[in-house]
Amino acid sequence: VKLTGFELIRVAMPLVAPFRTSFGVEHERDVLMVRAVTPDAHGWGECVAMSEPLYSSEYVDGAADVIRRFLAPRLLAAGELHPHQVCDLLEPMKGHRMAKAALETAVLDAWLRERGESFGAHLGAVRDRVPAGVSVGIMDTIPRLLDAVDGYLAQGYLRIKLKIEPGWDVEPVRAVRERFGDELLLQVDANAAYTLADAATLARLDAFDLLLIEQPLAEDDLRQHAELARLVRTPICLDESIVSAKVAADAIALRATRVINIKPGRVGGYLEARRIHDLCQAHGIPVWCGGMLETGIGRAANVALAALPGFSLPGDTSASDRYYAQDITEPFVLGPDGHVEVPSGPGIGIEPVADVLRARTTSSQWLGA
Ligand code: OSB
Ligand code: MG
Repeated sequence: VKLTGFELIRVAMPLVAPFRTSFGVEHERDVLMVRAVTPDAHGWGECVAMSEPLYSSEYVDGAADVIRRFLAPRLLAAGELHPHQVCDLLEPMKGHRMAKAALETAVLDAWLRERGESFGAHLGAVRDRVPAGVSVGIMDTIPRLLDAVDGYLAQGYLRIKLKIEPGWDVEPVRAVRERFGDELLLQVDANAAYTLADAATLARLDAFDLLLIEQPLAEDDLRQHAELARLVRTPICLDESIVSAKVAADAIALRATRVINIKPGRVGGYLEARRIHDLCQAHGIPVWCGGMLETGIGRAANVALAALPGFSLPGDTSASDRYYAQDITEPFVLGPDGHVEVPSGPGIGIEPVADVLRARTTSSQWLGA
């Protein structure tokens, strides 16, 4: 594609309910959207960086800054470029994977729209709909948690993920298992809130037949995760730790992870996400698609990725109304069978609704070639 420029758009998206994890409470998503403009098309990328560097070192103002000052100028200087070159062009700049992912996705979307090819087709999707799980935040009381889970199951979600932290782990898991039965697909996510010294507590979760424990220890605790995996029976699944295909290969070789949560933003884009998918398939490691409370823009690309053959577990690919009263695109809806449809139009197959985008935009900036 020939890039005319990028538009950086900041969008304020209030959540339907506060989302509490071990690292903090989110009330409103402050989303950075990237629009890549070419002479014949435009493409969208949603940056998953959050307002504060609590999930990872990235944060939304930092992502906007590095895009504006360092990343976008490199791409705009390249003139004509293929979307698969974006990663190499940005490689000299260290880190900032969420920022890079948003740019790469916008360029890839523009290119695919020009060609009339869908994101799913380009990535190698083999399904036109994907099973949806839901991530349930930490609640004040167990009855409130049971009500929330009950509501999601009534809507048709196929898998429940409970956020946990020290003091909110064994009892909520026990309560959900007792109330909803042994057949419920249930897993937990600690967002790095534990240390190896908590191994005995985490081993108590073995009694509840969980699909996996997601990211119990710190991002850079690969060796410790391998040690923990020897002390608990429940499979360990890494999220924060897996920042690239290279780290995924190391984690698999170390036996630090038996399942991987693939988040394209965290690993620098959908092409790297696909490389991790391919690596995991070669090693017999099941993967699933994580989420970062995306709007319909990021969600469209995520569900396309989740339609690849190695995605054998339901993802955090919930419907729009789990997050937002009004999504920025036409909403993703949960089918009666608990699946979400993969868009089939060119590129990510969906666009922001102009009025909603305008109403939610807090600032925008044009970066021209
Ligand atoms: O760890 O998976 C996570 C949301 C924000 C940041 C990190 C995580 C999450 C979720 C929600 O669990 C996933 C979603 O439904 O988008
Ligand atoms: Mg997680």
